Amino acid sequence: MTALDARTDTTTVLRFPEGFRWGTATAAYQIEGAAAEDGRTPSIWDTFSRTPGKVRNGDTGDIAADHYHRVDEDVALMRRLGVTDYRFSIAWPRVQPTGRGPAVRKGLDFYRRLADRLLEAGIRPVATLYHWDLPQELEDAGGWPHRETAYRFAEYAGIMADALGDRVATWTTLNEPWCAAFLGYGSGEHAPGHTSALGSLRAAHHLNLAHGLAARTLRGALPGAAEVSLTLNLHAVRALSQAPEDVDAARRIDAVANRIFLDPVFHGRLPEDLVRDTAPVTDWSFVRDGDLATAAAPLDFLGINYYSPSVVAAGASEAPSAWAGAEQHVRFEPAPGPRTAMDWPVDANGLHELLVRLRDELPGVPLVITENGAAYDDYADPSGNVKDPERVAYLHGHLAAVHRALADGADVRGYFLWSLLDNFEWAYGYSKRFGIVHVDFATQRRTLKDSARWYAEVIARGGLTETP
Ligand code: IFM
Repeated sequence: MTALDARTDTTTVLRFPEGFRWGTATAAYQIEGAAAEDGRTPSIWDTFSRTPGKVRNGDTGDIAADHYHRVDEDVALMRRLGVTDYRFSIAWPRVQPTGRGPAVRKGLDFYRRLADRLLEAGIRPVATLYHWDLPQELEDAGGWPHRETAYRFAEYAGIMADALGDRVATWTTLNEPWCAAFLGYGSGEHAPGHTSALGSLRAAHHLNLAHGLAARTLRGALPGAAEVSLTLNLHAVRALSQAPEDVDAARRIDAVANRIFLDPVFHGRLPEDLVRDTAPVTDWSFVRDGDLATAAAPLDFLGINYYSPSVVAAGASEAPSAWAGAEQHVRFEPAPGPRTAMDWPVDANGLHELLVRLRDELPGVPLVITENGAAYDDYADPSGNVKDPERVAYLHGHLAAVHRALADGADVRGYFLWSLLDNFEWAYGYSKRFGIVHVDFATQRRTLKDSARWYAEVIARGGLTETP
């Protein structure tokens, strides 16, 4: 038995299917550090985090959780937890610093070593190619609003498939392209911090194109059994009331947050209502013949990141906003219920709603929860324990929702808890802790939180007890 403290299974009431993938997830810029080592050059997040006022406390990912130097320790932690899979991302500027041309061997070696350590520990490596750290040089050349970036991404995908294809069998092209496009180029809350409705729609399209081009490249370069996927942070959006204006507000957000990706990727088309809603911003003439067919490359599964639902009503949002074409028509309302340290409502039903929707709308497409978790204000007590009962309750509730969706016929193949380690939470810096392993950023000491011990038991049992 590899899992921590596994108990005899007498109490499991919600058992998950045999072969269910139990994972944890992280992302390169949030944990690696070593920002200027071994040839890595700045990404848009290095630049953004150094820009005064963009990230809380002026925090940067320069050191982060120092994972670059602690791979062995971090893989050993995962082995203790008993996870079957580990989802990490590759820092594009670490392996192809300018976003063009040949790769840097030391960068590739780092990910080879990580994959090898995981395989030795019996953990499946799951690699994401893009979790928001675009090489700064590509941003200087126009970034995601610029079509060429999609072709650069496909080239990078080919480099990584050649370098890791012999040891990594599960690949994800993009993580949460909605954030990259709409927080990066619309509201400006994320790198590179631009505020252009048109820029955000162009970025979304070029991310879809990049995904399709990269998926095709991966298929061509990887062994036949390799899995290729995409991860979306689908919004569980609810109308405040059944008044037609509120229902229409929810439709608008669904179009610009969900169907803007789902329709091209699974149906090779743009949502007609999105094109109508965004007519004041663009005529979409940047979409060229064949682009949408390219975006619709076949996938082995869809990754879903879910944290909380949104409630919307007719109204207007503040500009600049992440909701191109919808900002004059939609306002966000606080959702009821308890909240995490991010002030996000805790509502596991939103996850169930999404999964049964996808069961109906994408029959035959396997689903994997590639992120789910919660931030709380954790600390190590004087005896070195980190008690996080709210996180345990959150995780229990959301895993129970996944189980309900399975019982309702959703084809869910796995669950990756966000996150393995406390880390750099983007514009919030180190002020928000999502890890099930506490990191003391002054010493880099790792301490298992109670939630880590709880998750290890869930994995060892293959399911949940009635209460956490
Ligand atoms: O930390 C992020 C992650 O990088 C992407 N998904 C949401 C997480 C929590 O905000």
